[in-house]
Amino acid sequence: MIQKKVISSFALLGVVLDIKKYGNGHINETYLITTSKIPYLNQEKTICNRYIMQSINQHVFKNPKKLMKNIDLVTTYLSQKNYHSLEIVKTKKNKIYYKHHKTYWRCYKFIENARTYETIDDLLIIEQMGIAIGQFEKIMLDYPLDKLYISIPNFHNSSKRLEQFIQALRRNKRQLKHTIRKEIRFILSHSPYFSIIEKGIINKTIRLIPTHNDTKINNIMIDNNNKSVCLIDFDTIMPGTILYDYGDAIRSIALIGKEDEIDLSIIDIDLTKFHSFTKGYLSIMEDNITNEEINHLVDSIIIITLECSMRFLTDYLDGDVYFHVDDPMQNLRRARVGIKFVKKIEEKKEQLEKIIFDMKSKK
Ligand code: ADP
Ligand code: GN1
Ligand code: MG
Repeated sequence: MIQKKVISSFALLGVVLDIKKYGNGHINETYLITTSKIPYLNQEKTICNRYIMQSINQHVFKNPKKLMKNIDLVTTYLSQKNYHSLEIVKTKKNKIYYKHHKTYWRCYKFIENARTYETIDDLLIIEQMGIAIGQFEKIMLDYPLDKLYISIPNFHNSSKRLEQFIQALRRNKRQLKHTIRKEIRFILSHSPYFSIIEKGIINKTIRLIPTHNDTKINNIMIDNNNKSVCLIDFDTIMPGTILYDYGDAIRSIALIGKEDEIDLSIIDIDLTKFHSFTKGYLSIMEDNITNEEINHLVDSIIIITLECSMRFLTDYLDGDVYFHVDDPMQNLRRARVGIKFVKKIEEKKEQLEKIIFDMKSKK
């Protein structure tokens, strides 16, 4: 729960009217704070009166101060490039976070006239989501890689994620290993995928550049005219490959069913959604993507989805210590959805690759 002391420590305009829990993020605790409107220089215009406050999850982010410094640098850089996204609201003592007891809190201006989605059917909005990710990556290409703070080491190192999964199986903390025999077999039989992108990075055929690394659907803001606004959730902006950003977006946007769907029979990839997102993304990134990267776009969806499934299973085994859950089976459901999604992509791999190839050759 957010304390009054936390709210009053930030330099908010107006008087606090309302405080409520907000959003569906799996990691931080997010609140929407509404304050009274204040007329701006006697004009009718009002200044921002909604704020997002978050307690930073310290199980996940070990050094909140460095994390916030990173976000401060990146958001300043982005706004210099006319990319308006998260805007930090400082404390009354001019700091970019507030430490209350042992918890670190931060505040952002609420991005008005825009929203995030949990699922989406409108193909034009999906195309805009591709544009949003492409625009972010294109601008971040010039950001110095060595200035980025690694907030979670090996975040998208799938082989390390596999090791962590195997360690969780060995610990078998909640005695649940026997319930996931099929899932274990599936993950192990698919582990050869993990070296594809990792090898490319080592051989330098796949570039390491500043990427977002958490491009799921509800980290993309779309405005009231259905146009892309920006990406949010900047906790994992680190050196990475655009392949994971592309793959994670498809994992969450083109999925038929919910991320934690109970009815696995409906899980599939929606080809029209895949097409629209890819079209939007490539319309921005076509000159900034290598042939090697294009060739691995479909692999990237498989790899990132397998990686997520391993992470959900690891958390299921460990007792839900990482991702927020509504019930003790939710991480298992999420993992199973991912596995079914991978099966469907494998079935449709040629079709998906043809869609990308045709799009490229039309240019
Ligand atoms: P988590 O790290 O837990 O995923 P996020 O930073 O993604 O948390 O925030 C959770 C949700 O809150 C987002 O999906 C989005 O809907 C909303 N949100 C976050 N920041 C803002 C903002 N500045 N303006 C408007 N909505 C926001
Ligand atoms: C988390 O924080 P959120 O909900 O935007 C996670 C991602 C996972 C995603 C799965 C820092 O994203 O890596 O892909 O859940 N973020 C972190 O839905 O671990
Ligand atoms: Mg998020």
